[in-house]
Amino acid sequence: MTTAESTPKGTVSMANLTREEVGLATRNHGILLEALRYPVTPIGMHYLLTHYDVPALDPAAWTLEVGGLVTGPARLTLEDIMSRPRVTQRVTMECAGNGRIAMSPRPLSQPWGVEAVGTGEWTGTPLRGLLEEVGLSDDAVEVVFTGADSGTENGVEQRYERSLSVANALREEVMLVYELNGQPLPPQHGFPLRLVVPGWYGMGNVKWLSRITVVDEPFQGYQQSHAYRIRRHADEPGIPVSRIRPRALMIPPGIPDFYTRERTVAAGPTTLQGRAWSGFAPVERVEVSTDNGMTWADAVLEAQRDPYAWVGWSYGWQAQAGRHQLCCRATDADGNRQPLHPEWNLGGFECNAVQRVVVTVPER
Ligand SMILES: Nc1nc2c(c(=O)[nH]1)N[C@H]1C(S)=C(S)[C@@H](COP(=O)(O)O)O[C@H]1N2
Ligand SMILES: [Mo]
Repeated sequence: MTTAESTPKGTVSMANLTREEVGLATRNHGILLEALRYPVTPIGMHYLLTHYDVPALDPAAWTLEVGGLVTGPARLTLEDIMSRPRVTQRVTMECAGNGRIAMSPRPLSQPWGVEAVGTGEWTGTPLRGLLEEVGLSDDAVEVVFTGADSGTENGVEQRYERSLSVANALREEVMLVYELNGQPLPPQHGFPLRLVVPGWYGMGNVKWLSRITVVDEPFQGYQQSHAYRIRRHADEPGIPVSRIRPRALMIPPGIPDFYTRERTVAAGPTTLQGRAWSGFAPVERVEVSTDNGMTWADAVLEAQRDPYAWVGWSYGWQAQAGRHQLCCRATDADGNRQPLHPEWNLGGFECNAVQRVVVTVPER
């Protein structure tokens, strides 16, 4: 046999990637970059990030408890939730750790390249209506969302929990979701119910929701006050991770090498294509560089159809013989632009440095 798979390139020491990182990477997969061609990511191709185990939940027995500082605590069945006002939103979700593998030294966690992103057509009911119905007390400060999954992290046993300020929880786009792309939520994406917070990094989109609790002080849970903070030293409180920084990704052109993923592109005119998004403001500009970031030219953007979903872009390139580093970068209407190189932080979050795709164009 002469397939690439049966002719490995020799062996390599794992010093540069730990066994644990590889274990996480096989559990939590990214999108296939060629799947950026779909405006809505097919189920199964959406990226996945699960801290602990996917819990086994029986939809008939499952309920959502809404309590804490509310005038009328409630316990809702899935039927109750599905009979509430129904909305569908196309939302791009990205893990806050996307791009982490480019950081040096590399924070030990899920070793994402640039693939921790996907766009779903999420259907559910606005959170706001439910919160108004149960009635928030005057002293309400935050709303805590508790998942049914549990595990340990740095020795701390916990349920997966995140909070939102009351103001953010009441934003009209925040929703309780029970369908993805017209199907019941798949188990791995939070069946039977999850939170979706459009524009925010993935960690706030609590899956397997079991409880909503209104509290009168900032939530101190692990995922809120320890993880998902931008800091350079372990002893600083840091800045909480929230909205998604702009990023553009390219569908790698041409054909890949099995092992290196380096690309071969035929000489001549070719269209580079991809998608770009930002959780702060609409994407205003995507630029492409075919010389590793030395010079840039504007790509053509599709019209933005949904405020929280990525937009398509394209760029005509005259591929000439040689080896090229293709890059793309997004700028949003707030003036946020992707950096050329990673900005290091302890957790490896918000690393939106530009993507680089190496291609070789053979002589004709
Ligand atoms: N209950 C629960 N919710 C969770 C998580 C989790 O581990 N448990 N992971 C979070 C993180 S870090 C991300 S990036 C997104 C990933 O959502 P997805 O797996 O549906 O793509 O879910 C978030 N919600
Ligand atoms: Mo994440």
